[in-house]
Amino acid sequence: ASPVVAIVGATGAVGVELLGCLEARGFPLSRLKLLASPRSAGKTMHFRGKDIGVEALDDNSFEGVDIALFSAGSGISKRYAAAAVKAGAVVVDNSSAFRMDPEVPLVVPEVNAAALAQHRGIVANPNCVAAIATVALAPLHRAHPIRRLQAATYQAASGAGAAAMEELRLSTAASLQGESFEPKVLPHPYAFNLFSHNAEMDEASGYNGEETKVIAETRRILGAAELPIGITCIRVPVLRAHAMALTVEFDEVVSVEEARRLLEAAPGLRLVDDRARNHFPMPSEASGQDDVLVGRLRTDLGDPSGRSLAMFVAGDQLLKGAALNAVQIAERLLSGR
Ligand code: A2P
Ligand code: 11C
Repeated sequence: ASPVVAIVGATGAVGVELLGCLEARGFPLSRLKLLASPRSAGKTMHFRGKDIGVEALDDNSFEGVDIALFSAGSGISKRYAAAAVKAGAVVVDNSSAFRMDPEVPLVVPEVNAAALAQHRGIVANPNCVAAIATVALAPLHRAHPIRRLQAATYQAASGAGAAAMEELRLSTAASLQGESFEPKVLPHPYAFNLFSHNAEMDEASGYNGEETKVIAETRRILGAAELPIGITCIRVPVLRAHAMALTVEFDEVVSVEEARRLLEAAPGLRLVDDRARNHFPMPSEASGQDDVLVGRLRTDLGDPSGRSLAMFVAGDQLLKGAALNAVQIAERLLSGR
């Protein structure tokens, strides 16, 4: 029989996309259960031509559930994942709660689907930057081991949730009207501005929590535990797709032509690399797309040895960076691949 699926955090920015992905991909489910905070209890959401009521999450929510897709933050995952597993569900968790737990696989299906076989009831869905970056890095890394990575990100409002997306809209409208706007969700004015990522800063190292997560998770997904990674994460006034500049150093010279061939042939990627038209990956073109866009490929002039390539990547934070990857994991769990 088809599984019963629950979405925890169904009303959130990622939750809405989870419903959308399940519907768009024709996910074989017999029943969909929508869970959120008590504030949303009684709301309805549309799925496959029907309205489904949202229920308040509690310890008994997982009775009869086979697959639970969690996207309501780490606190909720830590508090409720065990209850879901105890009830017999497999949890696909979009939060950072279990990503570095050695007993929990951290999976991007195009990159390390084999790790799924090790799960004991919970599978972790990576941080959006790590998921999007590794889709682009893995085909290169498989052919030529990466020895160092430098990254700068341009992250959309969606990564901070539905309320942050609304804050971007409202603050932009206020700014255009010449009105003042007091940010409530994000720490700084967002309209016509950008700022260092809002995750908690570690004063000793100078790295914020987003940067630390991306470093650790990228290493884990690529199976490159010692890979040196430098990164700067920036929040930009874009609604829902993250972009990133990646500079990748290899052990040997890798030509742009070979990298292009490898990336073109890889699943989940689309090469957008038209120098003549100055057309490269953009958040506006990545938004709403399953594929991660990669391009702006060139030999990095900052490495005199010629062993480094620079590229630019854009991917929908809510899709490959979150909901789509989670649903792809659930599909693999069902098919046993
Ligand atoms: P709600 O809409 O009822 O607050 P986002 O990442 O867009 O901010 O969304 C967060 C998601 O997590 C929402 O679906 C939100 O539900 C849900 N959520 C927040 N707190 C709880 C809670 N205590 N129990 C269950 N779901 C929660
Ligand atoms: C952002 N990547 O754009 C974050 C949001 O590790 O799941 C998600 C944080 C995470 O702000």
